Amino acid sequence: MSQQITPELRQWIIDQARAGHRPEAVLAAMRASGWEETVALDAMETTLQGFMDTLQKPAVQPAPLAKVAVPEPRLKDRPSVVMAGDRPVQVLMTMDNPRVVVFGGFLSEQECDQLVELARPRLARSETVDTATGGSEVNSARTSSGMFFGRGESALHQRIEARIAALLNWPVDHGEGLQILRYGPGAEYRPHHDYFDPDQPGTPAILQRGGQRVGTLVMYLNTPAQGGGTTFPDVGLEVAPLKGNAVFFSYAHPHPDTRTLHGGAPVISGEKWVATKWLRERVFA
Ligand code: PD2
Ligand code: ZN
Repeated sequence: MSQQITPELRQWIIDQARAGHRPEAVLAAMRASGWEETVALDAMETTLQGFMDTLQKPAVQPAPLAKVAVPEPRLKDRPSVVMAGDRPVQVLMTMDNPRVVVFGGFLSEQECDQLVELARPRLARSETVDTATGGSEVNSARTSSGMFFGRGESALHQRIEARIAALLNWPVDHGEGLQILRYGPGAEYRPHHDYFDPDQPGTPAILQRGGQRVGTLVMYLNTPAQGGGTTFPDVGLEVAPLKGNAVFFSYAHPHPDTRTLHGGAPVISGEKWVATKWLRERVFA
């Protein structure tokens, strides 16, 4: 008479495995209770393989995160200097994961000073977008203040925006207006991601205009005496804040696995001024 592998037998085999009994012991127990060796082995093999598969596969597979095109400088031929529209810019450092590129001499001294003087009378306590509501909230950093310029609001802005677009191969109309931040002594920008958190209820409203942020260019408008570097804690990287230099990073999907967590380290002495350009997936009108 042929022996049947019943659901009860399968469950019993799984229970033995769960209880930590070795396969040889389970086989011996089956043989002792009259199971033919080949049938017992077959039952164990098929049952345990199916059981291992259920352990490895989560019942609900997370939806794969859609990757999109991102801004990216043309660095395939490893140039030491790239032409960014109207200005040659040095390539000081590149990293692949996270994608980070540090540029030297992106802005002239005069352009830095002009941005600071245009922003100074318009500064207010720094705000960051609150994705819970879609509105704004004051950043917890102690003495930082900031403002947003409108895109293309002066010839200076247009020139710098065109340079960013040329450097990063990303259309001017996909960029937000420049944000200026001023940090006093002790001020910092705690580590954060620049993309909008997909799990926050306010995010869909924010994404209506231009989609996700996919890249950031932080430009240093002065050189603080001490402190104020831009940090990437996931990879132990700190970019020195040198006047006219800039750090670029991109994130193809809004997830921490992009390793683009970054912050502004506390300014120890002096002050720190930066201009930040955020680049969106689509036209930001
Ligand atoms: O000022 C910085 O170094 C910094 C750090 C992190 C700026 C930003 N984020 C930002 O503007 O998003
Ligand atoms: Zn940031």
